[in-house]
Amino acid sequence: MSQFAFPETFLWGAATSAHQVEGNNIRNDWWKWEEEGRFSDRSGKACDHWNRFREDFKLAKSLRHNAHRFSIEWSRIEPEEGYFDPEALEHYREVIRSLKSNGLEPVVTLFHFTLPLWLAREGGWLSARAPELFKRFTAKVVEVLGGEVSYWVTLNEPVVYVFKSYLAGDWPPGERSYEKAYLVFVHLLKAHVLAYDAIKDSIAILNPEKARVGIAQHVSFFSPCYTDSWKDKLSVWLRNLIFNHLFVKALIRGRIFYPGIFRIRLRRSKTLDFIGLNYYTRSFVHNRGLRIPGIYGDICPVGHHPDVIRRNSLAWEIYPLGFFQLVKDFSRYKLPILIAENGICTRQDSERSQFIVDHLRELGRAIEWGAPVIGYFYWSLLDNYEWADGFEPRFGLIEVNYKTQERTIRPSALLYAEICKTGVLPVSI
Ligand code: IFM
Repeated sequence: MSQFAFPETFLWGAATSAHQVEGNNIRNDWWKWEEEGRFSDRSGKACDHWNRFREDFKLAKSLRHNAHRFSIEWSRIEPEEGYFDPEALEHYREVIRSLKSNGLEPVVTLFHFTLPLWLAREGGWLSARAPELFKRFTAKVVEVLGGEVSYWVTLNEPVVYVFKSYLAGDWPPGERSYEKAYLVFVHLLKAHVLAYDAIKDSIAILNPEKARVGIAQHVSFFSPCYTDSWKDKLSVWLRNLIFNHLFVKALIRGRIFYPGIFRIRLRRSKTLDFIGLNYYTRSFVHNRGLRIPGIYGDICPVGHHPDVIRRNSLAWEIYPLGFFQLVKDFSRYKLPILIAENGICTRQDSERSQFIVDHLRELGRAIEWGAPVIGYFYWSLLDNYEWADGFEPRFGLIEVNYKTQERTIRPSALLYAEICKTGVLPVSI
């Protein structure tokens, strides 16, 4: 039997986000929380990628990547309301030039968890103006960079953001309110639709062939805590709907109506040209009753579940089979799928090699089955600032020494490079 080969046109690369790698993003809401001492680590200079992006892209090229996903920091582009900093715009223009000169296709994310302080002070995504303000920021970015960029990710993990920032209260602005979470969910949907139109309108002039717009949706594979419990299965169904599918469905259909839970109507439907998926783990769900919030269930700690064999350094279960199932599941929308993130934090690099091969094997199986997957981005190119978990988790293909900013290519990066080059997985590792 011949070995599976990924398509020749496949996008191979790694992903980063501005606040996690650039350093000194001093004008956003996350930095403010860092200043207030809400997290044990502060991002500080992070990986100093703001100054070292050329060197980092050369490394990515040497690792045979042909694409790179990164985010543009809104608070740098628009440090004060309505003022667009020409130097920051020029910086990102240079970033894209550098990517292109290294043969890396840019995939640009416009919102990756951080907001300019001026907007955060106005209520952030709770503000009724936020979707229009996001559209204006997007239009500006596209006016300057649009001719060179074919792949746009408007929002990174909108549902994770709503959960962490407006339900769990762990991230700025630290809210814990169902009403606010719902409002932000709706504003993010509206923001995407407006940004989609802004991108398409500008690019119709600049580069008509080429504007593909999507979101990066975090997906988790949900399993019942107790397989014989119908209540746990009900909560799994609900979590899968709300956490994995609802945002995507709303954008495709332009409306969502679930009695008593969601009633959403958008300006229009079909505003996704591709679906970005970020996959890391499986979660076990345990039902806590038939009303809200118990019906959503609790996440049982993986350590207590007998099925869990492998975990990353943040104790998330490593479950490649869930990747296969979710990619197949999302094929139902009949849109191209881009794996916008998939990765492991570990200090044992051999675990990273195993993780990559195991997940790509499952992805290959999904493609053979018929899933329309167009690319894969490992998270992350570099070790970086892992939000509330600080610098301890090591996700990078490239190790970063935060004292000297020295970069060291890990063996797993070389293994991945060989896959990027050949499109074929090693028989054994
Ligand atoms: O580091 C994050 C990233 O910002 C969003 N997706 C998940 C990654 C790992 O937690």
